[in-house]
Amino acid sequence: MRIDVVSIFPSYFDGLTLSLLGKAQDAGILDLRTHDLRTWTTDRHRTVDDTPYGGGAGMVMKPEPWGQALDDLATGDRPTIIFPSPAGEVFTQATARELADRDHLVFGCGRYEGIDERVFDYAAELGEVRLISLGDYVLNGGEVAVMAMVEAIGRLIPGVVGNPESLVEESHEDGLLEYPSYTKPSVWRDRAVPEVLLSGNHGAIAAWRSEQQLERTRERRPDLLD
Ligand code: JEH
Repeated sequence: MRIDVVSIFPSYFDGLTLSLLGKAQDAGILDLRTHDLRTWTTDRHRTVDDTPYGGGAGMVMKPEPWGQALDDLATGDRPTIIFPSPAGEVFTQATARELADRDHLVFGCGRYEGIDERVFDYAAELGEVRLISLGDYVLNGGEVAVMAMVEAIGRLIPGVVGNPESLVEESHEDGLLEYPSYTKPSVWRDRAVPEVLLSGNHGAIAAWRSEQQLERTRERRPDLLD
C-alpha cells in the first residue's frame, strides 16, 4: 500500500518510521511518503494561508498549493483522498478496515481554520474524497488525526502485525471492552492476580473473562451495549 501525507509540518510523521510501521516500510509492504505543502508554493514567502472571504477570525489555507500537490500525488490510480476535519464522519475500526483495503491513500493535513472548500471539490475529480474526524474534540490541525489513522490502518495491512493471530482475535471481537490482563509476578506490591487465572481451569477462565468484559462495558461504555 502507498500512503502520501501532505502537511506544513511533515516532521510530525517521523514517529511512523518506528516500531511496526517502520518495519513494514523496510519490508516494502508499506510505502509511506510525507511531503511539505510549501514545496508546491511559488512565492518568495512560501505562503499557504490567507484571510477568509466573508470575514471572520483566523486564516484559511489557499487552494493553489493544494491543487499542485494533488496534481502531483493523485496521479493515475484514482487514490482515496482523505482530509481530516472536525466536520467529517467519525473514524472507527470499520473505517480503518475499509481504508486498509485500498492501494493508495493521500492524506491532506489542514491547519489554521481549515482548507478552501474548493479543494475538496477539485480532489473529487482525481479520486474518492473522504472528510474524516478523529473524534468529537477540537485539534489544531490534521496531523495528529492522520498519525492515528495511519497507525490504525497500517496495522491491518497483511504482514504488518507480526502475529496475525492477534488480528484474527480482534476481528472476532464481540463489540465489548477487553478483559484485564496480568503477567508475572503473581503477587506484586500486595496485589494478587485473580485466583481463577492461576487455576488452569480453562472453562472457568473463559467465563470470568466474559463476565469482566460485560461488567467493564456496562460501567465505562454503556453505549456499546445498546
Ligand atoms: C482540526 C483538521 C485543520 C480547529 C477548529 C475549527 C469545531 C465546534 N477530530 C478533530 N478535531 N479537530 C480536527 C479533527 C480531525 N480529524 C481537525 C483542524 C484541521 C482536523 C485545521 N484544524 C483546526 C481547526 C473550527 N471549529 C470547529 N467547532 C466546537 C462547534 C467550532 C469551530 C476549524 C479548524
